[in-house]
Amino acid sequence: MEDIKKLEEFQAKIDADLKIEPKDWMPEEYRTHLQRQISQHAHSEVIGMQPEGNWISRAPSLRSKVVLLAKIQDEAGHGQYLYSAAETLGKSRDEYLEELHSGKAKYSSIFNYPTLTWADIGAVGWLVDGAAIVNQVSLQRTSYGPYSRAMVRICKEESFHQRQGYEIMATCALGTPEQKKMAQDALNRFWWPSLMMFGPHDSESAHTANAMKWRIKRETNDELRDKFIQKTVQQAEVIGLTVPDPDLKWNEADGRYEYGEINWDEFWNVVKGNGPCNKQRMRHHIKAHEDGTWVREAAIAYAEKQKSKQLVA
Ligand code: BYC
Repeated sequence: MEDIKKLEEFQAKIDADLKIEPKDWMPEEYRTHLQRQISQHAHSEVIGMQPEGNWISRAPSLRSKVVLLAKIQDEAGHGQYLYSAAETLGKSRDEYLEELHSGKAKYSSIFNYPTLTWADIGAVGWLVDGAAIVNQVSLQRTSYGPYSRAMVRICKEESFHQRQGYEIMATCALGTPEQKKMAQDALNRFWWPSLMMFGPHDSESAHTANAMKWRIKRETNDELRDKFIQKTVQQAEVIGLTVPDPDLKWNEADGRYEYGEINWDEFWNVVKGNGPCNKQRMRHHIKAHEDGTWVREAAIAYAEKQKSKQLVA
């Protein structure tokens, strides 16, 4: 009886658009739902540093190198905010990382594609960060306080990322014929995987019903994907690039673009670990984590020393 009452009060709070905070009562399914989503979001930010990190040493100018470095460091920061938000739900960072390394926890499918040319770095900023912003602007209004607050700062930084990507794409697309070809090739390879970032269709999405009931998600996978497509197609047109979708057409009556279907076999194949770079990404993350053991040990030893000094004083 007591639990039913608590559950009703919890839902009433959500329905009134109040935030749920770490010390508030919450149903166990709400807690595990958030632990899963926020930790996977954090893993995505950190694994997402790899495809871009691949181009730091080959950036075509000092300016582009500095901008790319700043962007990648921002992604590390996003991982930090998100792991901290996930830790308020009662699981440690070590536990979340263990779930990533054992393959239990996912990260965004998009980061299992390689970055083969400099234009791919443009495509990542423009399309991948562009898709992430559409999703994350919506998540700013998510019901869990720490997640919502982390999103506000992340969104500000993501809009700079999207612009730096679009600038690279525009420079290539409006450059020599070879550069334009390179930009078009990057768009061809990153378009569909970017649409996959929004997850399966609503009808196939296991978690959307609860996420909407609890206002963890404020818009569904398909609604967000549609928003992204509607604004991004025009951006491609402005710089003279063609979206690689033969079914894409402008519907004058509805004032919107219609578009083709994602290859869902490819999506699930990548999600299950069989994309072009899944194994490489995980190997690299595990090695970096192991190589960093001494840093974590030194930080803990320092914190303990400071604590014992305070006790003596
Ligand atoms: N990739 O029921 P569904 C960035 C999984 S990084 C892999 O719809 P949900 C950036 C899903 O997890 C930004 N797996 O799930 C960084 C679930 O499996 P589990 C990343 C996917 O949670 C560096 C199953 O499929 N953004 O910005 O309701 C450089 C069924 O799906 C994917 C976020 O993480 C996928 N694409 O909806 C540049 C946003 N899609 O968990 C940029 C936060 C689905 O049961 N997350 N799955 O094993 C979300 O908004 C939601 O979790 C999702 C999925 C829309 C991704």
